[in-house]
Amino acid sequence: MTHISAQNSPLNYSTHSAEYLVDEEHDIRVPVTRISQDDSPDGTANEPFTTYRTTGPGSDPTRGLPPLRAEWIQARQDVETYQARGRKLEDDGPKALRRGTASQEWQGEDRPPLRARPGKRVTQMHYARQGVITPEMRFVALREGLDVELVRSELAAGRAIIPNNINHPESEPMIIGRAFSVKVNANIGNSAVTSSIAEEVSKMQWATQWGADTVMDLSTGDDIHTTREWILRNSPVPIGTVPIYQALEKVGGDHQALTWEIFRDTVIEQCEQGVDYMTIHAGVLLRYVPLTTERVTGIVSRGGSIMAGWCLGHHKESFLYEHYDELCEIFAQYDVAFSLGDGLRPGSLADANDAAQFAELDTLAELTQRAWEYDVQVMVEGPGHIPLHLVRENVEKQQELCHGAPFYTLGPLVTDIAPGYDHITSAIGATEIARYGTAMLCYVTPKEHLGLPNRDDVKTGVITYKIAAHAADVAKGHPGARDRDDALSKARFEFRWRDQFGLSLDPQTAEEFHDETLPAEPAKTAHFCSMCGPKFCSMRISQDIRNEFGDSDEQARIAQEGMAAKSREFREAGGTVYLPDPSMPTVRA
Ligand code: IRN
Ligand code: FE2
Repeated sequence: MTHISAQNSPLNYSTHSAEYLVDEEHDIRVPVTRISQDDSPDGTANEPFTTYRTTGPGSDPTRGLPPLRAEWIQARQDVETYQARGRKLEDDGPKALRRGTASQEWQGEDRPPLRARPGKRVTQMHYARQGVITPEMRFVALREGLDVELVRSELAAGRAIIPNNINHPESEPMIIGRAFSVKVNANIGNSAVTSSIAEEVSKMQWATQWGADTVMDLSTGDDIHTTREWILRNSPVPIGTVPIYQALEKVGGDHQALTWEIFRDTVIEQCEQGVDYMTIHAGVLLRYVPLTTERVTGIVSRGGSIMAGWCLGHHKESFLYEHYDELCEIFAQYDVAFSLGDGLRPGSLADANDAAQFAELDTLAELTQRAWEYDVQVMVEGPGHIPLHLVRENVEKQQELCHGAPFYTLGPLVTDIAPGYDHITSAIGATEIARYGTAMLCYVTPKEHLGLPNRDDVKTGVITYKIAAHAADVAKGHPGARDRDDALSKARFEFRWRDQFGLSLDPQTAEEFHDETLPAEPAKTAHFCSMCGPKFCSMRISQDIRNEFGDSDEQARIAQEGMAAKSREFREAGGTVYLPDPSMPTVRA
C-alpha cells in the first residue's frame, strides 16, 4: 500500500512540507509537496493537500544528486559500461561532481557511461511493448495517481513517453502524453556570454522549484559540455538539448562545414552524459525550403535555419533525414527520446498553418513511425505563432498524422502585437492547444523576441505556463485536476488567508500583494463566517442566543426578536448579501 513519509528538502512556504508517496511493495518513493490547512471556522478539519512535485530532494551543486534509478537500470541486466568515446572524464569539471558508481551507493566517484548490451534495446517503449512494467512506470503511475497499466499501454502505443536516459539516473521519472497531466518545459542557458556554469545550475533548480517538469539546456560557447555535466548531475527532471547547436560550435559556427559524422559524435557524447531527449530538426527537407520564401517571417527556428542553410549550400538532402535510422539505433541504446523539431514553424500569424509548416508535419509523422520501429520514444514539436481560431486544427492534425505521439508546442502566441508580454500572448494559445491534446508546453518568457531571460523571467514564464497547463487539465476533465482550485476557493471563502497563499502557485507573491493592503497579522487568521461577513453572521447570532438563554420557548421568542433586529440592521446597511472582503477596498473578480 502507499503511504506518506517525511522528506528533507528546501521549500518555499511555511505551510508546505516535503514528503514521499511510498509504494512499499515495489520500494518506490515519489516526492510530493504536502500543503497543510487550518480548520474551517465551524471547526471542521481540512485535509492537507498533496501535490505532484518536481523540485527533487535538493542537492549540493558541487556534489550532485544521488542516482535514484541506478539500481533499476542495473537490475534489468541489459546494459554494459564502456570507455566514453572522444573525451576524458577529467574534462567534466570538479571531481566531486562526477556520476556515482551505478551499482553501488553513490559516492561522487567517476562512473563510465552505460549503453545497451549488443542487440538490446533499453527504452521504456521497448519494455512496455514486451508487457514489462518497470519501476519507472510504477513511479509515474503513483505520481500521476493513475493506473500503471494505463502508463504501460500508452507507452507501448507511442502515445506517451518517459524521457529517461540510462545515463541520467538522478532524474525522477515523469510522463508526457495526452492521457496524463499537461507538462511544462523551461529553456535555460541561451548564451555563454551572459551566464556562468553555476548560474545555469541554479537556473535549472530555480525553474524546477517553480514547477518546470523538464528543462532544456540550450547553452552555447566553450563550456557547453561541462555546463551540461553540472546541470545533469543536479537535475531531478529530464534534460533536453538541441545537439545541432553544439555540432555547429565544433565547426566554428560555419554551418556549411557540418557533417553527419560530427553531428553523430556530438549526439553520442550527449547520450553518454545523460541527456534525456533531443530536438532533431530532421523534417526540414531540401524541397520544403522554397515553400518559406513567400513568408512574412521566413524560417524562425534556429535549428531549422541551420539545416535549411546546409541543404541549400550543399544542394543535398538533410543529413539528419538521410541518417535517421542510425540515430534511432543510437537512441535505442541509451533510451533517449526524439523531440522532432519544427524547423519550419510559423514565426508570425501571417505564416500560420501554411504549406511549409504542414509539409514538415507530414515528414515528422513519417519519422515518428520510423522511430517506433526501433522502440524509440518520440514526441513532436509544434508552433509557434498561430491565431486563436487556427490553434485547435494544429493539434488535431498532429494527433491524427502522428498516431497520437505526444505533441510539444512553443506557445503558440495568438497575436504578434505585444513584445514584452509574450508569456501572456503565448499562454493563451498554449491553454487552447493543451485543451485539445497537446501533452507538453514549452514556456515563453516576457523576454521572448527581445533578450535573454533572467531569474525573474524564468519564474514568470514557468508560472504562466503552469497556469496554462492546469487550466487545460481542468477543461479536459483530467482526474482530480480541479481539487486544488476547490481547496483554494474554500479557503478564500472562509478567509483562511494563509491556506489561500499556501495553495497558490506563488505563495510569496500572493502574500506580499495582500500585505501591501493589510499587513496586520490577525487579518490573515481572522475566523468568521464569510457568508455575511463578521457583523451579520446568522450562525453566530443563533450561537450567541443559545449560549445566553439556553434551549426554551422563551429563548426561541428572544431569538426571533434578535433576528428581526439583525434584519433591520441588514436592510439599513444597504440590504445586500454580497459584502466585500473587509480587508480589501476593491471588488473581487
Ligand atoms: C518546442 C516546440 N517547438 C519548438 N520548441 C523548442 O524550441 C524546442 O524544444 C527547443 O527548446 C527550441 C528549439 O528552437 P529552434 O532551434 O527550433 O529555434
Ligand atoms: Fe516568435
